[in-house]
Amino acid sequence: MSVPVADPQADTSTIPSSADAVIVGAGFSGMYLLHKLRTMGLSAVVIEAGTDVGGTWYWNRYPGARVDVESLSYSYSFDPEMEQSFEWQERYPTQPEILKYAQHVADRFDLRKDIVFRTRVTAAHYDEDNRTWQVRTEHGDAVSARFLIMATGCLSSSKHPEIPGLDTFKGATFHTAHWPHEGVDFTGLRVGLIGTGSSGVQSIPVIAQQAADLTVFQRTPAYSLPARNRKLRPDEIAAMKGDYRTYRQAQKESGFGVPVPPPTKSALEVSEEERNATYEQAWESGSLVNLLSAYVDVAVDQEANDTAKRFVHRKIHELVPDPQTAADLCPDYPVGTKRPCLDTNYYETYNRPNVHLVNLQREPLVEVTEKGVRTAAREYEFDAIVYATGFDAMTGSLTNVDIRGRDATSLKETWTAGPRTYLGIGSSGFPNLFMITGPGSPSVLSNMMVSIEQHVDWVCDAIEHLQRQGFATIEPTRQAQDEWVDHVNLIASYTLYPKANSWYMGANVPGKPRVFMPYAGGVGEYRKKCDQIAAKGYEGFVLTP
Ligand code: N01
Repeated sequence: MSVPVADPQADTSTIPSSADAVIVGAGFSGMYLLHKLRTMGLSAVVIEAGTDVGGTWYWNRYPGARVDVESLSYSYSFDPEMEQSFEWQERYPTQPEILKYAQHVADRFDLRKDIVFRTRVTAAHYDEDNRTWQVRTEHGDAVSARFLIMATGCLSSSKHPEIPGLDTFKGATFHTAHWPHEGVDFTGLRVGLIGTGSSGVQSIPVIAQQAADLTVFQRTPAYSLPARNRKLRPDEIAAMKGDYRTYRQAQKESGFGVPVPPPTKSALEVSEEERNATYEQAWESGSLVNLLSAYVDVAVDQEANDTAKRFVHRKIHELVPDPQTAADLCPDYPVGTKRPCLDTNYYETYNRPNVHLVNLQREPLVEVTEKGVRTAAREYEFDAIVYATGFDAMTGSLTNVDIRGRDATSLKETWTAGPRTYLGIGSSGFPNLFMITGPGSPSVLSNMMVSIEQHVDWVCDAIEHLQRQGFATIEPTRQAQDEWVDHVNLIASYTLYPKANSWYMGANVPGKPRVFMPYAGGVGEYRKKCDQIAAKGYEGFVLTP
């Protein structure tokens, strides 16, 4: 597995022995937190494993990596001047363009001087006597802080497949989430790729163009829509920039953090012609939200969802003439219950003579060998293997750190039956610990930039409240947390989400409890709840003097 090389532009700050806040992670959450806490007059240090800012966009450099939310929407709103001056090039920006944006923000606010790079936080223990967090790093450094803020991202703890023999392969191996900074040239190579989530769906068409031969091992097919990516037109940029505040407000009030007209009809009350025309529009629009929000019941009613499923299956059969390959590419779980993908030429790629699909449901994967991959049917020989096998999502990056709260209670042990948080922001027993877009918040079901800004603003307001009112700590009550977890589960139970073996449910990690982790009530509703709680003096939290 290759290791990222150092970025020359990154500073090499040293860790202070104490700060008001320790922020773990220099992605979009950590960067905004640092900026905001500084403007509040607090001292903060960010500790980051990578060699520069960007978080998920620093690590995920695989070919074809793009965001599936439009650039003018997937950007910070807190600085209107920056909003106006940054020039996005494409509708769905590439990883290099998003990383450039993150670096631009770091430069603009001189963030790197308070970020310690190349350093992983290993432990954070709460010292009850001094009411501080004692944070330790892999290099043996220690820093104490009043506040510990985990800005570690929902999809940052990458996952290798549980296949015997992973280390025996003699060729090159790559994981999409740790792609070499210098890129990989697959020209002339026989490549095997395991995994068909978003990372696989985006990288397969690009690798297929380069490799001599590409074999894709698919355990579960994805629902994918064509992105219809293109260069942004000056007129649409001008239109957005001319009225950005209205758009930003609409984002905050929307369901997914991407404003669309709310659906009014059931998929079952309209004619098949009307329904197909609506789905066709969504398919043509290149926007996932348009498909998921086409009718009021697509996400909650099996029969309604089946209409969308049939539509996508038909599209796959139109795009892939070989009937067996097309059938293998058709998912059987409800649309939207695993994270759908946005692609460029994904299905069409299977029409290339150098691309082969192996359906692991018919031909289970047995082991990785010296020469390649063995399934129940045969051995496939490769020069390189790409693992697009995803993440220990939402909880992995939190439980990988040895976090211990009051009475040395371990966060990991407390969460053995599933994450327990209040609002996805705090957890009972862990005073002054905040999570940005943690489990129990809309996070991965939304435009992450909208959810990140909302959490950072809320957390910073809470800290300011403590400062102003002379409180030392804030911590959710057990009762408020239990009620919130019940509420998150209840909302999920109204939807079809629990019907799929998704990473939302922890189903991709053997032994992980099956719990629907994000909050499915929508970002607008969620924001209202958070604001009401704050307005009531942080109801459900204990504030101690
Ligand atoms: O990971 P995934 P990802 N044997 O978990 C398969 C975001 N993202 O990195 O479904 C065989 O979705 C696994 O199979 P199964 C986005 O939120 C966004 O692709 O578990 N196969 C699956 O097919 C996304 O959802 C963007 O049965 C194995 C694949 O590997 C999330 O990140 C781009 C296996 C993993 O898919 C994660 O996406 C990229 C095994 N042992 C990512 N283990 C955009 O913005 C796993 N698999 C566009």
